[in-house]
Amino acid sequence: MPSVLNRRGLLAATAAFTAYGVTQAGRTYAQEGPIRLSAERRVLDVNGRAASVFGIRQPNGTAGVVLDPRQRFVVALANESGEPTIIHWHGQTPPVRQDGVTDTGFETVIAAGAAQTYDFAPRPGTHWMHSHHGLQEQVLMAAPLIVRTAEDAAADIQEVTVLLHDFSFRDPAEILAGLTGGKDPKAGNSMPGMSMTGGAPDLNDIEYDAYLANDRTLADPSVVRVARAGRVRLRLINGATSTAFWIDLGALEGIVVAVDGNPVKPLSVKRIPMAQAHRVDVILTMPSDGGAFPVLAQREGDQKRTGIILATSGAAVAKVSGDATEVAAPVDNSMERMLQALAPLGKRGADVVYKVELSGAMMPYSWLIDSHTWADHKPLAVAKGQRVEIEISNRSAMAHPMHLHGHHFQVSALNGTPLSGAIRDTILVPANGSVKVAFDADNPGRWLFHCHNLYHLAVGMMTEVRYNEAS
Ligand SMILES: [Cu+2]
Repeated sequence: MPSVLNRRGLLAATAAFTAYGVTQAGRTYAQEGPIRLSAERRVLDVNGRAASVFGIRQPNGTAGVVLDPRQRFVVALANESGEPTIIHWHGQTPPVRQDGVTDTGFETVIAAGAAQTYDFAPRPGTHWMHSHHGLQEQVLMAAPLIVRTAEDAAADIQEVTVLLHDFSFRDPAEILAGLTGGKDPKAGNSMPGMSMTGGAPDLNDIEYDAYLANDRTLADPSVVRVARAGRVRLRLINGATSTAFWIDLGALEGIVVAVDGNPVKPLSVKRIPMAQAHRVDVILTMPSDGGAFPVLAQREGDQKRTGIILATSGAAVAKVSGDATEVAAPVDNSMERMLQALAPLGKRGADVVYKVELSGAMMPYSWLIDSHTWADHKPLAVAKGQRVEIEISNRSAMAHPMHLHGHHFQVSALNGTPLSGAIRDTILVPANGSVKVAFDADNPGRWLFHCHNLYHLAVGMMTEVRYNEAS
């Protein structure tokens, strides 16, 4: 029997079992029928109050998808959300027609009640899926998309996925209107656009009602049982729309082994900055005498935090406050500077170099790429086979997590200092700073390149990298 058949629990939950051959790496593996996903409405309790949110779940309730090594991404996505949607497979590099976006004309929205199928060779690592339609991502239309490697499967390591969110009881359209209407969207008495002074960056466009880790707040956190002296692979995903976090490992020391699904040279850490859409894989070793170990995510520029608790059997789990004692610093590229790709891009000169400038401000609320919004954007034209470099300068007082679809790039300079950095699909461009990235144009199409702050995206902070098969 082929070895990649089993994803526990799926067969029981799948009415029709259809085996068919999948050829990959020169061998044929049998694989059950498509994984069935539903984009749907659900009710979530947030600090004792019911909220109607979205979810992307399998029939057995599992959020998102975990693929075993060599398993293809074969998904039947049913839209049961009651409104049109499109789901982007963030971190995957599928053919352009399966990217899960409508802006480039290859796909249309999935109407309410309709379905769409996907079939491509997945990229290993910690990734995620989220709506690329309107502001649905703010209403938790997001889920993990984990592609395990053979090494993951062979390792004696417990895998724990943590999906972070920022949450508001308000309608996101109302939040956006508050931003673009020129009113101060923040609670309290701060002056519009004057939330920080003295050249410090602008942080946090929006006040939220809660921050979630796997849908829960620290009032009732997820407690994951771990073994004494056992190892844990944390798969951290910042699925928040507008919030960058500092991950605090507390008493534990972690070893970062991958970012955005791409292996890096192991790096010891205690705190980890995560911009929107970033993923970080961290290996933890539990103390042999056991205990309860919070893994916390604190919002930059704020005391608010969320998190999960890792606890060995019998350990007392103390309550952890949702407020840290200190305000967290702005999320920055301090860790980025130390990351090195385990498999860097081959050495090669750039065939084309684009300089891209980010600008904009809170008042009026406007965020631009090369002085344009998506409505009149100028595509970054490249040709298939080229080594492409993009130098991104940020002329604004706010950091922007820039995400390129369909590719992963290597970080090749931070604020002008060259490095052989991590391979990623999303990079934080600091306020008044710069970043250079490089990638090989190996996946023809039209690929969105945008800020992953949902509200910046909503006002048009997006362009595209564009090339065709023949170029
Ligand atoms: Cu932005």
